[in-house]
Amino acid sequence: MAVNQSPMYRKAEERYRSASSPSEKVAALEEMLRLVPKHKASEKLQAALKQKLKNARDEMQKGGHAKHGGGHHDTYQVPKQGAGQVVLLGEANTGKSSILAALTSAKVEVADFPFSTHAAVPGMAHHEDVPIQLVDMPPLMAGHAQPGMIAAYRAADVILHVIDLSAIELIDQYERPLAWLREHNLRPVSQADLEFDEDEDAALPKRLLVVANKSDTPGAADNLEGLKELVGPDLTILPISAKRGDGLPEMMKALYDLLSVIRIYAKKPGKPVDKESPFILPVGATVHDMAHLVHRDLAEKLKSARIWGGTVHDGQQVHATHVLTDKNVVELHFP
Ligand SMILES: Nc1nc2c(ncn2[C@@H]2O[C@H](COP(=O)(O)OP(=O)(O)O)[C@@H](O)[C@H]2O)c(=O)[nH]1
Ligand SMILES: [Mg+2]
Repeated sequence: MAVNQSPMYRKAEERYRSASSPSEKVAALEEMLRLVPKHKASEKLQAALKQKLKNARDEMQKGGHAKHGGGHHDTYQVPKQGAGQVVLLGEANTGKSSILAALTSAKVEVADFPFSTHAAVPGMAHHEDVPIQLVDMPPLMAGHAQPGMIAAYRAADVILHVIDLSAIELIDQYERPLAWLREHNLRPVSQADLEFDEDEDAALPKRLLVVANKSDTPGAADNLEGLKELVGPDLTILPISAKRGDGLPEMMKALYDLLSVIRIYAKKPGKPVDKESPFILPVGATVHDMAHLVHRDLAEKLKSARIWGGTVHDGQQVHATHVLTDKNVVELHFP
């Protein structure tokens, strides 16, 4: 029987499902085991997790890369930073590098010829005060990619699919990368909540946002209408112009929403709020989850907490099980 899991558990499960190495699997499974409720109804799940953990540890000992045969699967993988990792996907000249150039300080090549981008190039963009990592990628050419590129999309928190409203091949440009993802066992979805299949070999759901770039070009509005009519309401398509900046704040907001996280500001007793670097937690996270993030070893001993902002009175004392909301200020009291 399915056990209703906490948001932190579901995040760890997402990391487990997207893992490309045994060590990532081990870390995610250890976290899942820590977070699974320890009662009768979850005994079967706990046993299954322990078995998977044992397998992943064995795999790690052998130094193997499950399924990938130890190939160059991580050539295009970039360590995650910020509130989430968004990996760009698209054919040549759609404007992927231009998006990075417009929103981050990453050094990317913007050029009028294909293959100006050879490697994965990360940069940090922002939605308000939340850092979100964007990763520029080489193009897909007529539905084909370099070996190893798929691993970057498998590991991504969100895929940003970029198409060019001035391209004659607009519809192919939309469809071919999606088909390529599906061929490689990824299932694009447009909602933040992921439903994992019990069968771990089933297609992995991946959050994906489509942006139609070059909205500044002649005929762009008509082309967008035509495309939307053709593809229906399945995936959201946001018009943007990397050149003029139109739609980029809306795009960052949409990415933040898709990541399904909240930002929490910490406040030390008697000190002002730290507005510099908010803690990032999944939607639905509790005061206890925050305590664990701040102070792994003391989390279980949390004495009390006060919260500002949101649905409670400012400075109100709350229980460890209290569910946090975006932009809450939290003061934790440890012994
Ligand atoms: N008009 C217009 N041109 C753009 C826009 N974004 C990118 N371009 C141009 O499209 C070409 C390809 O851009 P690039 O970012 O290198 O595409 P990539 O191959 O997907 O990385 C360059 O000549 C860019 O100047 C846009 O929003 N509007
Ligand atoms: Mg490029």
